Amino acid sequence: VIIEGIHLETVRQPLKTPFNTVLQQVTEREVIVVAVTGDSRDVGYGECVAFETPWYNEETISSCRFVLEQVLMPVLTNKTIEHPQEVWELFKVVKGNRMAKAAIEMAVWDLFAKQQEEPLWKFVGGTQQSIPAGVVVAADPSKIKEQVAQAAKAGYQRIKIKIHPDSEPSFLKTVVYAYPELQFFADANGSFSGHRLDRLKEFDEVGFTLIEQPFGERQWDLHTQAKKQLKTKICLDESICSAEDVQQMIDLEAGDIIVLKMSRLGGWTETLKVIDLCKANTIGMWVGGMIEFGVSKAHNLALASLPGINYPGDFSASAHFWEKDIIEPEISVENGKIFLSERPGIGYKVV
Ligand code: OSB
Ligand code: MG
Repeated sequence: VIIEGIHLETVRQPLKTPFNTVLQQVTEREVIVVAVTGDSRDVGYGECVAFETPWYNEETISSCRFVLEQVLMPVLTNKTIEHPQEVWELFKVVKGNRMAKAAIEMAVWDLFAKQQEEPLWKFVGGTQQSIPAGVVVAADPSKIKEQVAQAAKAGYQRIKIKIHPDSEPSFLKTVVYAYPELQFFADANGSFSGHRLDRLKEFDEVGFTLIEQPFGERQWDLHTQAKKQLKTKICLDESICSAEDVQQMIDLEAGDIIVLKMSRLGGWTETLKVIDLCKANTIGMWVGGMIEFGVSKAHNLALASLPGINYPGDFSASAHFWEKDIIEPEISVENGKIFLSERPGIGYKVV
């Protein structure tokens, strides 16, 4: 395939309700949709999900726009490639900037799947056509009960609650114990850094399936101690930016589970490598969200269909965050699941 055209389009929408983390309140979301064309009529789509400011990682939507336009698009335009994995090789001349790289690389995978007339989830080796839905509750403590009740009613099988050192473990325990049939995850986004492990241990009795990223992204030693001293599984998100980081986590026994995010890892190729590494070392895996639109979500759903993804991910319906998503049909949750289509590529029309 000759990569003939790469086009960027900015999408900006308010969230239906503000998303609160310890680091940032997100009320509006801007992403870049990448469209790649080859020597056929097919168009492959990717989505760049960096945030406006570097609160989640060091990339921003502006830094990504710059790197995409000035650096990565020129590297790829007019190149002939036999397989989407070659994009990662071509991009090796550029350091870091994994979210920018991922946005184009994902579009190329979609393009190749479309040219093979195969759904992306099958093209990458996926086997599960029905993906368990999960939602994130990122609200003030006063609204947690209400939002959990809504999520349970909507059929979500897994609920992730944002926590920080000032969260109240005894209160959270009453929430978790009210829904014995549901799985609850906790995500600290690194907020226990600077606090003693003792504070984290107080969350060990809440009944969470796992605690995500309690300490800072480079605080390997604290995560090693947490894994040793807590019975709740330790899961890493921000710490994991590459296969080397996964190897580091394994070597240091710093976690049991990782959150896969193709954007943070630089796209499909590196993510597939990470999955092999996790499988070989019995590390648990699930697919995380980035408050993204349907293009990114569609790629993530294909990712979640792969064998070995053994925990439910951040998969909420389009209508959870958005008045109107950028794909048709929109993503919907039925009986707690999202069903993947047989249409080629990401399987949704971009509107
Ligand atoms: O830490 O998992 C995170 C959203 C934006 C940035 C970081 C994170 C999140 C989420 C996922 O918690 C929300 C979603 O898209 O469902
Ligand atoms: Mg997280």
